[in-house]
Amino acid sequence: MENTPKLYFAPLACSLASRIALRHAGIDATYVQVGLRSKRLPDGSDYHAVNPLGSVPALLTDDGRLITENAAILQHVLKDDEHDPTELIRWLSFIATELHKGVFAPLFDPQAPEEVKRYALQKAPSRLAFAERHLESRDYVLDALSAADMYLYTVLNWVPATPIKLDDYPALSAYHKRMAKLPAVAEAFAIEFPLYQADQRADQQANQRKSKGSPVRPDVG
Ligand SMILES: N[C@@H](CCC(=O)N[C@@H](CS)C(=O)NCC(=O)O)C(=O)O
Repeated sequence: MENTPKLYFAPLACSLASRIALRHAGIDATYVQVGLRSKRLPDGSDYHAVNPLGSVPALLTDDGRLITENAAILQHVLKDDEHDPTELIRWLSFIATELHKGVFAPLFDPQAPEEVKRYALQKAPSRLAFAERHLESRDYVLDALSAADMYLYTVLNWVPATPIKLDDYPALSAYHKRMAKLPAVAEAFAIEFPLYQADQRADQQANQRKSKGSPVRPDVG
């Protein structure tokens, strides 16, 4: 598949949204798994040579352009030109900054001090309540399925690995369940979940080998 786009991803990380977008758009792609802690690719090479920031997703397009940043990849793949561009960027920005980076990233970062995690967690209710109110009267973030839904679904997947209770947000919880049933979402999740579980098992084994290893955490955020 030389001339297909290549998505650099980590299982169930924010790159899941980009995988969902590619599947939804019916685009054949190759998927390259990145070890987010080791920053290694399956061939042993250093992922920093692809994305100097070492984060996923990154999309190498079929004409050789490298796109980083989930929101940009989602836009590139989906075009999404039936949506109000201001509303779309507003929601993508909200999900990326207020939810992904503002709340979840510190919770999953082993380097983040407890105080930083507490600070992030304390922001969660206002951010989630904002999304909850918006989704009380809508099926999707915008008038129809968009990149914002693929990203929001992906971020909400991380809730069970945190002290946040999605049941406290019934509209968001129902939205998450609805999204999970969409074919592109269900297929993408079914591919990545076993890869995520394999990573978790490898982490557990590594922790057991180090007698006082650090607790297992999702390699996301
Ligand atoms: N600004 C980037 C952030 C992407 C990001 O934080 N990805 C996480 C996975 S969800 C990651 O790669 N974390 C590991 C790292 O940054 O070293 C984007 O929006 O795409």
